[in-house]
Amino acid sequence: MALATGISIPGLSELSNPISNEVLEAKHLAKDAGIEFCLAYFWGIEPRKIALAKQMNVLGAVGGINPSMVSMKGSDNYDFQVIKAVKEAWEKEGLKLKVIEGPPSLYTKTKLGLEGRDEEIANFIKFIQHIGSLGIDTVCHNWMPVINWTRSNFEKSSRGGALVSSFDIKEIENQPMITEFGEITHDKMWDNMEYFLKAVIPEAEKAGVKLALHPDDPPVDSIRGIPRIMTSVDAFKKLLDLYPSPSNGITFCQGSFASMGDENNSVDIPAAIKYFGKREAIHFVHFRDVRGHKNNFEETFHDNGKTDMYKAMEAYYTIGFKGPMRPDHVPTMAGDSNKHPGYSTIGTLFAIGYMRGLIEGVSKVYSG
Ligand code: CS2
Ligand code: MN
Repeated sequence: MALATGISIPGLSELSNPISNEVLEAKHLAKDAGIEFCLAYFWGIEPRKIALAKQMNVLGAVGGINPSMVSMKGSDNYDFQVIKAVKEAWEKEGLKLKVIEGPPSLYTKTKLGLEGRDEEIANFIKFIQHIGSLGIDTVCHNWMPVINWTRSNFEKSSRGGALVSSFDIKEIENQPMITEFGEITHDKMWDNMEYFLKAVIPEAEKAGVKLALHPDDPPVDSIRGIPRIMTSVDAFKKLLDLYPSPSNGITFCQGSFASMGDENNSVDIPAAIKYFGKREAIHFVHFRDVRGHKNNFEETFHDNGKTDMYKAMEAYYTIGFKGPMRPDHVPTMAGDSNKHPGYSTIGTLFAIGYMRGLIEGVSKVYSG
């Protein structure tokens, strides 16, 4: 039976009565081509955002493990009971915790290869084993010690006066230079990555957990003496070759990949999606866009950046991506707060609507 949207769901007979929830649900999955749309909740339970998510039928949650969120302040965030309580707290809200982003016990000592990294890694392995036993199978991590994702401006005026974040390397050049960790080499950062992968990936495989490494953002060579290594398509090819495994994969943050390169050459986003998709290495997607390049860029509305977002979504469809996808950073729109830049609620609504329209359009073209 071909539904109004032209999406045929095999095995469905003509319905004499109004369309059933099962069919609607199936249509929804078919509608998003099986991609699991999610929203990020980095500040705990947000009732309004959850209500809006349910109205949009976006039931995947992405967040961290915060003991205070489940009144277990003081407990370790890699403790089984804490993780179980966090998972159940989201289920109580009618959502499913699909990805843990910003995982416990993966911090500076591991990334910089300092004394004490083995204890951090041992606790990270406990975390992996616990989430595997609880059916949570994807972890978004990054290799940005000391200075995480960063910008030089969090309130740049964009279309219609919406606020976006931007980065201009010239604006940070006068920051205090070298951190207390001194100058580290890129080779050392790769050695630390290899040490980590060799310890963790075998355990992640046993636990059925996929690690999805997020690109460095911004993807510049280094900031204040701390090298950045996950700053190119080639770096991600090297990551996959370092330890080939279904558990060693990528968070394809489209905005971070789109800001790689310079004013003369940019990453071909659809081609990169297809390349890493063919290697079955994309475990999680951050669907966003920018204008500019790594030394000078600004974030944009999803329909106003440098990337052909239809072709990007088409690429996810043609590689058969069926994993979690979230809108990532969005502009702060009129009447919304810029308290958490990139995570405006109104901006998220615009993004989800755009993403759903794109995947519906792609699905229609490919499924007739
Ligand atoms: C973001 C992340 O930089 C990015 O592309 O996806 O840095 C994300 O905002 C943080 O990891 C959230 O803690
Ligand atoms: Mn991202």
